[in-house]
Amino acid sequence: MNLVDPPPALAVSGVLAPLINPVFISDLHLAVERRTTLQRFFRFMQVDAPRYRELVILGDLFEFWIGDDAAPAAKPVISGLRQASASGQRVFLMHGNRDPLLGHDFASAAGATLLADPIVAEVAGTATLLSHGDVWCTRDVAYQQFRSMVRDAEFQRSFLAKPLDQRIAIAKSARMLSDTEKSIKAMDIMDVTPDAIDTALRDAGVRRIIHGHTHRPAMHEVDLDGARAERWVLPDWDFEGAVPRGGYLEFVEGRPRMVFFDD
Ligand code: LP5
Ligand code: MN
Repeated sequence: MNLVDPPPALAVSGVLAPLINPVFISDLHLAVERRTTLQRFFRFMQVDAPRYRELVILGDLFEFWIGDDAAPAAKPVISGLRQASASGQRVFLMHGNRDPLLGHDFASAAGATLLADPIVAEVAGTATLLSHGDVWCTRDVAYQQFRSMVRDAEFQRSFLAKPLDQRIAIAKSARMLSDTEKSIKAMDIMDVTPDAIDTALRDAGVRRIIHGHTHRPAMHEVDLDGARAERWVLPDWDFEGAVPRGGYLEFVEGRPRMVFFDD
């Protein structure tokens, strides 16, 4: 980040023109060490993504991100996105809890637009609330405190001004602490809070949500004040283990359809 660019928290757009034929992905957790997942992403960008008019990434594209100036390893990913945007596809990027520091430089190199979280958009004809989803995990109080800190513009400015080795050390400590704490947290507090979802749907005046983060891919039905609403949760990607997984959400005749990779 240079001194004239806004910190990532202030570099987002709060308006989104209607999405006509989008594909949604999230939680890829790309990293140099996650070679097979990285390869699957490149194949997705070559083979699958070009079928859609808009590519929407709802957070955690990267395993972790400590600033756009630390990005040389991400160059091939930027090129992949750039190819899509240069060919006329609209590319949107939302921050996740692993990459809230994706900034203006990354977005402009990729030809992508950073989106506010949450944001309402018309998606294949239906008003829809889009989010990474972590904001609705309200029972995870320790996490929400951490979230407020890393999403704060002043915190981001001072963190990004630190030397690279210090940022790497802090991010590694945060990852370790997070893994230790997660191992003792109850599963349900790491899911979205139903009341938070109801409130978000009501406030936005919509009946459909799409989000990632929880790694519980499915269409979850919501009973909202006696009427039906839908919460679509995107799959995370992991091609490193014995049982590879990943996928995306597309729209067929206006209806969402989850696609899981079978290769
Ligand atoms: O990431 P995931 O899915 O495994 O777990 C999340 C929550 N954890 C996090 C933390 C991230 O993994 C850390 C990665 C950050 C990289 C970006 C760098 C940005 C700057 C870093 C500045 C410190 O998001 C986890 C949730 C879980 O999702 C489910 O929702 O439970 O939340 C936690 O575990 C948070 C802990 O409860 C509190 C963590 C405190 C970390 C404090 C960091 C201070 C570091 C100081 C070190 C000197
Ligand atoms: Mn996440």
